[in-house]
Amino acid sequence: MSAKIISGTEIAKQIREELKQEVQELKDKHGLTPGLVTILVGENPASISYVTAKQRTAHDLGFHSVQDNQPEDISEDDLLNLIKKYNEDTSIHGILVQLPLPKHVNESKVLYAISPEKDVDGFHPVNVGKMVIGEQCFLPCTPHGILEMLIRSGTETSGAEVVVVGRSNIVGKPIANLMLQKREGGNATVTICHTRTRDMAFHTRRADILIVAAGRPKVITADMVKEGVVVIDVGVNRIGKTPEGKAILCGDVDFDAIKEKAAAITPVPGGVGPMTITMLMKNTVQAAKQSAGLV
Ligand code: L34
Repeated sequence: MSAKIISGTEIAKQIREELKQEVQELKDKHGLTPGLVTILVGENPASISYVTAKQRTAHDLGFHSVQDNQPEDISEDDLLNLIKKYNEDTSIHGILVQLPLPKHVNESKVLYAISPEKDVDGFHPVNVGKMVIGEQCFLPCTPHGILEMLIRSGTETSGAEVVVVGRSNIVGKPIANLMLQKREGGNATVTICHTRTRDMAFHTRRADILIVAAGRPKVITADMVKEGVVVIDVGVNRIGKTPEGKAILCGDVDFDAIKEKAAAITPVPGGVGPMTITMLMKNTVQAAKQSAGLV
């Protein structure tokens, strides 16, 4: 049996249609245009590609969208001042600083400088803390996108054995946390694996839902999963270039082999990536509504 493909591209398209209508309504009824600034430091090709996609999407949805490119050698102080400027700019409701940042900049300091009300990435400790205790807040975009994919694909999470591979602050930790909460897309029994896990396959074979954010190509092979598993592949690895110079992408799981065993699986590209971008848009609309006292 070949797995059902959970298309992030398709689900993202649906959500964007919903958002587009909402943005039009906010403009017509309230004179409110959601504003998003994406700050890109340096010229990392992957970051350029993601930020460009974010800007294009924001533009398509009718946002006020600002792309702010800064040189690789920008000082930490200058970056902090830039964030301060956008914190005070009332036409901007969401501020995103694309990660990773150059080594000479303290990432935490930069993320903490973003006003929690404009932290549409959900990385500020105020939002992280609220998320952990289950309060209304900006959820980080990738985990938020994964929840939506599970919900909209009709995957039962309540009581499910969920195994997360990876413990990053932007994917592994938050998705594990969200999936154990008493909420739609939650109520799961969650295990988190990482580089020090003794017997990875022992855990992954037990998974009803396997979420892989290891950041390494094809670390999960077919012998590591059980028949009927639902696989969410968060990895976007650049493993080469086509003769035309386009990046060749692959996920963190061996898609071709695992799709013969899984009940459902997300592809790369076209899986979690487009959902990450779409949830950023959803958070920005939310930020705009909150700023205008509409929610
Ligand atoms: N601040 N930094 C901040 N917020 C984020 O949420 C991110 N992330 C991660 C990297 N740094 C960040 C992203 O936006 C990863 N990420 C991201 C976003 C979009 C895509 C992948 C990762 C995406 O759209 N991927 C496409 C392929 C795009 C390509 O051709 O490169 C896909 O279909 O998977």
